[in-house]
Amino acid sequence: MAYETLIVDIKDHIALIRLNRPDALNALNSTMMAELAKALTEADRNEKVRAIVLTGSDKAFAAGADIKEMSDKGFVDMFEADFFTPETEAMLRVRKPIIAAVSGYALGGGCELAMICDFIIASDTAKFGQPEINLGVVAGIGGTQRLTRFVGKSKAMDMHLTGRFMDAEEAERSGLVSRVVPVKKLLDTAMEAADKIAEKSQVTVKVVKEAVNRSYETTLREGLLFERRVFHMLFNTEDQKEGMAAFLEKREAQFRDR
Ligand code: CO8
Repeated sequence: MAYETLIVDIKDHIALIRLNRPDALNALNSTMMAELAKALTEADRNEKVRAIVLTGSDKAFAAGADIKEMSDKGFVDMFEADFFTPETEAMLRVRKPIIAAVSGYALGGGCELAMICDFIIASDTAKFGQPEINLGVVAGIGGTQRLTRFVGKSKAMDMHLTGRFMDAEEAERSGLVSRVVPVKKLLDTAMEAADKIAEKSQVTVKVVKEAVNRSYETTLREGLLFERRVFHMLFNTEDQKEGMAAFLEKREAQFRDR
């Protein structure tokens, strides 16, 4: 289906979703957020798709929520509309892995959107920031919570209070991104990572995503119990039998997602 603010391409088993508002550095407006929630939900439902890559342009992943759309609103407008909440919740319900391929600016809502994804691969030109303080506001779709968990309190406070940007090297050092590659290799690297995931048992992939996400939402003891139970549970799958047999027989596993 055609979108106004996105370009969606299903290549082999990968859904590639590109944010596409170049004139506004991919600022996230209501249309884009609604379309993104729809595209991600559809990719999640599409049996052909085994992993999702979300990207922007070389210059900007997304330079934040659309300031023009928000600037005139009052408290009651924002409160009643609850902007972006249903959309981000829909994104969090996606069970297939979402890789953010970030080049250029990932600011405010753009940084938050990247953090909603399962992991971030950045180009060496990426710049992350939560500059909402310069607009007299605060992050609104998870930045104060997720950035703090990902990079620690000191760096998160620094980013949110000063509004400074973090370059790719610092983002990798701090654990915000999983790898940094030259900008020309960004999309290929993200697609290769998605391809690797697509080769695995999709039952196991979904369990891994759930288990890692648990670590942000529960105590260590509960998280360890969850991990142990899903580990046990996977011994009831054909793919566990196949994966272990393939290792012992020194061959590639042929997973059937069962
Ligand atoms: N919103 C709307 N338009 C934007 C945005 C934005 N966030 N960012 C850039 N643009 C537009 C500019 O207005 C400009 O448009 P025009 O050509 O019509 O004037 C065009 O994109 C190009 O931008 P610049 O000319 O500014 O490009 P530069 O290369 O000089 O600067 C920057 C690039 C540094 C990225 C600069 O554009 C900038 O600082 N942008 C704003 C960054 C920002 O403050 N982001 C945070 C926004 S608030 C937010 O994200 C809150 C999230 C929580 C939402 C919760 C909803 C309820």
